Amino acid sequence: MTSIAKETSGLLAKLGVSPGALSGGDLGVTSPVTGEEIARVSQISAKDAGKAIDEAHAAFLKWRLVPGPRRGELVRLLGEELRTHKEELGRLVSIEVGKIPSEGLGEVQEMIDICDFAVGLSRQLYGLTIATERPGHRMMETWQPLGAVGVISAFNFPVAVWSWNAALALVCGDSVVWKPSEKTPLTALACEAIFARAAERFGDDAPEGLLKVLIGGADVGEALVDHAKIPLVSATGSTRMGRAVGPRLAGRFARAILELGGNNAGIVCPSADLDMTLRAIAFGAMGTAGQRCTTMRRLFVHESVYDQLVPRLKKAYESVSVGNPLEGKALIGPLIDKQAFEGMQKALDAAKAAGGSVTGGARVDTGDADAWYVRPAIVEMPSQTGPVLEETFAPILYVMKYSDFDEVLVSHNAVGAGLSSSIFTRDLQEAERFLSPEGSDCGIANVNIGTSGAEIGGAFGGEKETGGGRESGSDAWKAYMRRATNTINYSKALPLAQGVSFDID
Ligand code: UN1
Repeated sequence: MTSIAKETSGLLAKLGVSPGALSGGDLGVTSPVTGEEIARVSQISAKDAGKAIDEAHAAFLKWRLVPGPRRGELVRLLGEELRTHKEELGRLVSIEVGKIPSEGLGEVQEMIDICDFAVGLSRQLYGLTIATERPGHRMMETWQPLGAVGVISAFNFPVAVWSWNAALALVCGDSVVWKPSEKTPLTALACEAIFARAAERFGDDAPEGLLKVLIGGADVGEALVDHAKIPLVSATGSTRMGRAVGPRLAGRFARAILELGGNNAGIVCPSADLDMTLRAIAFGAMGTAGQRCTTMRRLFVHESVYDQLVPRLKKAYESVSVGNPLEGKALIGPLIDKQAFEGMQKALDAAKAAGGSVTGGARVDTGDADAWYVRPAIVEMPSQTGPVLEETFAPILYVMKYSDFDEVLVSHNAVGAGLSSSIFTRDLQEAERFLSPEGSDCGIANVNIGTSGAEIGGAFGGEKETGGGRESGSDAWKAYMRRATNTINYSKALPLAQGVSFDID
């Protein structure tokens, strides 16, 4: 057993995953840190996935009757368990997806934050009381639990995405069926064990089957998407995946929350605070090796500050440390796999062919043939063409010069996948126009802060091609419930429409 494999099984044992679950299975799990296999887990068949979903539905039938604040208590305990195991789970995230330690821990912190948010929410699942036109009546809205909710998550936020959905779904009275990425089953098994501990402490009114984790491939994802007892699927991943999932759900009138690609941009205006802007861009574009849906991928810089900003940015790109996130102080860890590396090289070649000038982008050799580290790339482009219009899930920042504010707003919005956006300016009119109806068309529009690092308190997401998926904060909880309007007649009359009367004597 290699040292990473040994550390992994030690961490998983501490988190409560039985060692038997980690070997002998049909799915090999590798760590992108070195490319070595660290476990072999078993996948569920599509047929057994169907059975697990039936069990989750049975759990929902009981869970929906538990009062909201009591359901919140389970999520409070989940948050407590996450606090206790933050170090171990954060480290496991670093091992399984190659995040640097602060990002691995940061991800677990976002899980804790959403638990806190959901606990408060469990006492605030408010409906309106509505003025009725009928005398002696009362009309109100009641939010009811929805069912067993499907969650499909991507490799890049292997644990947080589940928690943003699950914490809300659970307080809303739903059970959860989770299909994690095939690349990250270990962190999912860890979350399952952490949840089981919270449920055990909670007591008997947490029914069996409240959380089902389905380790499996596309067939299992399809079983989840097609199952008649799943009224909502919240799926995070590529736009390609979203295009497959969305219509299938629509075909049976199930709800979808889709958090997909993000070809996110920043605009640097003449009055921008350049030191701050530089830091924000570096974090947004290079953080998590460019593998966030909120990663900054395009940058429009006003011609008056271009020569002050871009050379400094290039320097930052050239000096940033790339390397093993489990040892040392690297700021950028590996890409998830070879395919990601090849996708990046393809995009860089296409950018060069379109007249781009590339700094960085080469592979960094760490001595492990199957580990894919790269220097982040910054590409000065003459215009927004070719690969700039597409999201490549790697650290590439395309930089373009602009001169006119109206024109840059149009260019900013001219791509498909738009999730997050930023403007850097001290000019009030520019900032407000960016946030106005004619400004950024993304679900996240920021001023003087980068595109990534969204807090859970706001509704996360809003990828524009999907009409704006929503999970986590604000009123995102409403997607996990169904609304009923209730009218109660406390009069002795039954006012019908004018002129209508039924002779019943
Ligand atoms: C994602 O990449 O799927 O805003 C989510 C951020 C994180 C979430 C990213 N809080 O960067």
